[in-house]
Amino acid sequence: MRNVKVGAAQLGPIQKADSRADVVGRMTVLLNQAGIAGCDLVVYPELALTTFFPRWYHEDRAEADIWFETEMPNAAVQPLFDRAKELGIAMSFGYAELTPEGDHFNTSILTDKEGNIVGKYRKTHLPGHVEFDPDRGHQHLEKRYFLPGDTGFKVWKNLDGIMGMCICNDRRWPETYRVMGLQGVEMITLGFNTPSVNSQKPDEGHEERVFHHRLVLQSGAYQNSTWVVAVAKAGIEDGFPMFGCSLIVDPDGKIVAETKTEDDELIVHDCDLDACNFGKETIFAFDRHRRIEHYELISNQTGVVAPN
Ligand code: CDT
Repeated sequence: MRNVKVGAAQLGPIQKADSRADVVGRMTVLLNQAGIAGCDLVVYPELALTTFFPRWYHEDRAEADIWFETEMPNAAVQPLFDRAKELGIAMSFGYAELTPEGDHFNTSILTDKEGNIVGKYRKTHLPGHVEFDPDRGHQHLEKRYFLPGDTGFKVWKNLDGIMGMCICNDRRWPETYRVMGLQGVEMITLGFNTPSVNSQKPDEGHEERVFHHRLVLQSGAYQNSTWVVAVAKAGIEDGFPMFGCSLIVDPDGKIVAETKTEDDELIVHDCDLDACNFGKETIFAFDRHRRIEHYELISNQTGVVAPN
């Protein structure tokens, strides 16, 4: 057995006025709880350090740079890294990254138990739009503030296993999981900020949105025989509700832990990475069963081309 005890550290809302120090304090409380529970790894949400700022339109996009980090770790986040190292806990969390070249990404990192950053991922599938959209109930301006990630879906050896990351909307795309599955991934961690209301379909309802969330995580885990740990930033941020339902899914696609609140909440599960082996060696033994001669369209074409 290769066990990784994971803490999914859901964060409740972060308001515009909340400082990085406030948020790091809350993350540290959850980290300490994870230490008491004996966790090896703690996973935090997408854009964990700030409010979900892509809901706010800035005509001058440079004004949004206040939400970005130019270094990681930086002075505000260093206390979290220090505490994680003291406790011997690896971490993953998301933040807005501004590079020395002036590029903006929606990023997440993975550390080892000594607090070294061993992996960095930049969000590939950016939802939303570039310009202010008066027809939406709320804005979702990720395409305005971020570039599509340039990292691709890498995996890293960490905690005696093979670990990968994706971010929020990436979880809805089967390619995300399969690219990591083809590198033998055993645990995918991801953070998300998902509005409880569909800004383009207000009658969709919370239940259906959560159904789709569970559906994609469970199918991605099962079809690639991997653990999936998905962690929300939830609750009402600056007047806008986001759902919780942070989940840990096993390699059979079953939910083994789920949060109950829309606030700061830690759920823990002891994940046996060897539980991935059966699926990887049988029904999803890719080398024996995949027929790549029929998959060309997946990497050659983005939109639908219907027959005449
Ligand atoms: N953060 C993020 O990617 N949220 C999206 C909502 C998209 S609505 C335009 C999600 O897929 O959950």
